[in-house]
Amino acid sequence: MKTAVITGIHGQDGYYLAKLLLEKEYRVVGIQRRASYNTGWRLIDIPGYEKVRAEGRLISEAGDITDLASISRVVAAYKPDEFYNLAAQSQVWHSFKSPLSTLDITGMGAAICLEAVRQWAPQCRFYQAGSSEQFGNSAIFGKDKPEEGVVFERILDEDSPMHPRSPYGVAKLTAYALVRNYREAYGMFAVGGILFNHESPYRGVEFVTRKITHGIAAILAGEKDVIELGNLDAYRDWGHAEDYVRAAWMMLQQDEPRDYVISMEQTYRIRDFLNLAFKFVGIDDWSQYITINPEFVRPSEVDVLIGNSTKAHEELGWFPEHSFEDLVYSMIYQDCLRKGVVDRVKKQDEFII
Ligand code: NDP
Ligand code: GDR
Repeated sequence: MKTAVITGIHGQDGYYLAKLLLEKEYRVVGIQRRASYNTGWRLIDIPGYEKVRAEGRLISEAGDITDLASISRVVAAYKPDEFYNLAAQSQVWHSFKSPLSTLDITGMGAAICLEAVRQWAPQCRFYQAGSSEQFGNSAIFGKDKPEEGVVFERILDEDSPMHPRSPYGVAKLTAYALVRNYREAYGMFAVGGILFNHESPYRGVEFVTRKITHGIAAILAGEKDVIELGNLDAYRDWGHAEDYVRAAWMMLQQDEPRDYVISMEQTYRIRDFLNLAFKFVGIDDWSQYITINPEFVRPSEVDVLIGNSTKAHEELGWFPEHSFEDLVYSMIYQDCLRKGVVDRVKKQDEFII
């Protein structure tokens, strides 16, 4: 039985990755930092959760990626076959408010994980969760921007320039560079996935997609009147987290360690997401439900993200199974279900929930 260590197992991707690895008969060791509240609400939805816990196939270990002693202790004890560093202060907006702790966790934390693996399990394969935020504003619009659809001069692949526009992006770029360095210096099987935005019904409510679907469900349930948002004109290349963690696993099954861009190769504005989410509950004009709060506008924004995943298609054989419409439908459906207003969602059997 293979053993995998996952940091950040209580986050969105931690849930989907643990589920995937348990289906593949791995023993999964999740590292979780201490919190004053219960952060394990996602994991208990893993099918057969109690059973895999009782069998010792899903194990929780206390630890913090800013603490080398704690990560080393876990790596030395389990000698894992694979290590997935998903832990991060992952909120871009928050990284402007708290830049130093973001650099510490999201940047230095990766160095600590790499070093623990190098010292205690050098044969272990290492995955670092990298981000399209590393690119900053490197995607370039075409000169002629048509009314419908958008033409690009540059969409983002593994060789595109990386000029991050947030402390979070800087921290992720640091981690990405460290992974390459450990690969070159020590011959470690260490890879960086450069993952574009990926969402799901398990997304944190502070990210814009879930803020929207959770907010719409709350409005329909009579709990609130409006959703406060920031910039509605940024473009994001949104996919489904379940597809993206599968790509991470695939990267560690290759003969050669390489970095890959994982994206849907399509881009939409926040207002396009709003249009679709409201449409699924029968509302065409959402203007009365949205207000703009400048507090949510960032000091420097990444205006447009769109990826080119040709390398992942050709070398990994990775392709997404969920469309953008599946993603939005599943998020609004699950949030309305949670709030007891699922009857307001238009029934559309063609989408994966
Ligand atoms: P989440 O924010 O949902 O999860 C991050 C997890 O990291 C949380 O469980 C958090 O713990 C944990 N964590 C934070 N700080 C520490 C620490 N010091 N020590 C140990 N654990 C810590 O993120 P996602 O699941 O969405 O993303 C997973 C990874 O992928 C992150 O690194 C993110 O930056 C990256 N990424 C995500 C993308 C996306 O669109 N989702 C796109 C590109 C990259 P707690 O539960 O206690 O808060
Ligand atoms: P992002 O995701 O910053 O791309 O990082 P987020 O959902 O936070 O923002 C996406 C876009 O929406 C705009 N926006 C708002 N964002 C938030 N959070 N809240 C709002 O009220 C709001 N209004 C408008 C933002 O300005 C931005 O343009 C995500 C994270 O998962 C990172 O960890 C990951 O690395 C990147 O995706 C790829």
